[in-house]
Amino acid sequence: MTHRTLSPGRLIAATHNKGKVRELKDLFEPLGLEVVSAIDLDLPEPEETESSFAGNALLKARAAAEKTGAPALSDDSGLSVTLLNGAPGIYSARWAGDPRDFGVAMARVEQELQAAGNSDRSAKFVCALAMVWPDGHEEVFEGEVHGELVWPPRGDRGFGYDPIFVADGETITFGEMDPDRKHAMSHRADAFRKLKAALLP
Ligand code: ITT
Repeated sequence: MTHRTLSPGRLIAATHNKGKVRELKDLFEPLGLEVVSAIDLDLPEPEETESSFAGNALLKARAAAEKTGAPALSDDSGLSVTLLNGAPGIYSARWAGDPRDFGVAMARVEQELQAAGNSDRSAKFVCALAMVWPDGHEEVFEGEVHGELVWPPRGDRGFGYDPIFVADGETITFGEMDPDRKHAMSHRADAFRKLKAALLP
């Protein structure tokens, strides 16, 4: 596949998740991109009808690129728990209910782990970053970080499932970790490294 160079300028972050917007700004603004979010632009939130992280990421970026006429970046991500056969996976946000409550979602993960025998607490975060240009060119990059789940939740930094996730080799949760440190090892950072290698000159 021929990659396309990402030029400095406006980049739409096709997400309504404030935690992701913050992290995507931290990653992309140092590249000279002006990150404007779907929240700032009040863009509609497309329904996530695909069955993979990459599929849902592409669907969100396509919708934003079409609406704005600017290059759009989206992130579809989630927590995949080994003993739960990959759940909540692409349903990670949906496990938090409406309105979202990640206290509820984390408690459900713990409850299901216990119900499954609690014999394996390993999990991974997965992230698919999709870049879609207004002329229809599109690329997607996937990243992962492996770790263990802890209970009870610890830390109020980060977002989502961060307070129950300890990356391999670490002792503190992503919820307790300095954001710069999380950005050096997260699933989003892993996908971002691949994107950067492919799309930057
Ligand atoms: P958009 O679709 O608008 O981007 P969303 O929150 O609905 O926002 P997803 O469908 O990709 O996004 O859901 C992913 C969920 O997985 C997200 O809500 C988080 O709770 C969780 N998640 C993803 N990355 C995470 C991270 O770095 N730390 C903790 N939880 C994370």
